[in-house]
Amino acid sequence: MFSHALALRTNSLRRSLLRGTALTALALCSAAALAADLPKVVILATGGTIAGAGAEATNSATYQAAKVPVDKLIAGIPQLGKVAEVRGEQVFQVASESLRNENLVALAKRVSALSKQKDVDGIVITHGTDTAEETAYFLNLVVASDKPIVVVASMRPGTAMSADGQLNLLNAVGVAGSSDARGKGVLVVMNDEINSGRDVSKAVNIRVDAFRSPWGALGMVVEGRNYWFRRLDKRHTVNSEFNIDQIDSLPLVEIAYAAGNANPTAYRALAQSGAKALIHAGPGNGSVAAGVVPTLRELRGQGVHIIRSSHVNAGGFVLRNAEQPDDQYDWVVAHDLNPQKARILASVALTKTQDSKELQRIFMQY
Ligand code: DAS
Repeated sequence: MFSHALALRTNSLRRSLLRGTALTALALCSAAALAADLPKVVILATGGTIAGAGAEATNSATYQAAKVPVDKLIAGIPQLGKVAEVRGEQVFQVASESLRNENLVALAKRVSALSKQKDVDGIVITHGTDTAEETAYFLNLVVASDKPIVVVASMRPGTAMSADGQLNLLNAVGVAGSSDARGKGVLVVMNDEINSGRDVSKAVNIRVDAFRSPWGALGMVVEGRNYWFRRLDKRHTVNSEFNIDQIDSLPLVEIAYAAGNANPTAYRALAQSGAKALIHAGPGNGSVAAGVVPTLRELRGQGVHIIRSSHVNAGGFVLRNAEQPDDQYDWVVAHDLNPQKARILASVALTKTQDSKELQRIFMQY
């Protein structure tokens, strides 16, 4: 009798164990299946406010940038696990105003290498806000991939009340893992907006809605869903003639800022420092003061390229031969690119050509 009862109990125990194991296995399989279905996104961290820390929750503008490591950023947003299979790499840990050309080249090479990997569906770069627009534009020019590449930053450190970094990063990972974000060029995701890395710049330095594109955002992210309104018309990524795999360094291009009472001193000094091109950051239509024109013509004669851009706030548009006889002077106009973006494009273009007509074509196409 005992043996029979024992046998029955053993069988039912075995059955429940098997059932339990099966349930656990099922749970694990479904978790694995879920994970298998999630896009694989790599976060490359470079520093900035999104990795910043302040003393008090009320310190939204007084804090130290580039303090929090990428693994802590990821651990601080458990919701990421529902959006993508995420892993992080700490590429740099700096405030972005301190990034150098060699950092841009190294970052772009890492992005390019990751974009070729089958187990990477999208890439997010966490970055400082000061030069995010430059890095995003650079990647847009030289990374030949149609996979989503998203630059994300924040205006407030994670320690501040109403910090914006966590939602910005969650949205950025969501966009980077979205098939509908493919082929749209490098994107900047902040404050629920999706902007083109080409167009966007930091327009206000003390508000969360800091980033603006003069021609409008490409789309929005609302509760994890992307809503697209337009596409970038300019050449980028897979349609670019530039490729970071063939670039190891960038020629020196400098910016001279001009307002009233402009003098030629800075232009001459920058040329003497070895600049291959000078970005004239002028008022209005990239206007050049009469007293500065002779120096720019002299420097052009010495082989330095002169590129007229505009530092007007909401979006410049420099028209060739309107403000200055660019054809006669053999100067280039930056079209609608602000001075800091003109510097990026000129640096990339000069890796391929020294011809001013080719430079002008490139400024009109990118
Ligand atoms: N200094 C700024 C930077 O690292 C901080 C920030 O806004 O991200 O770009």
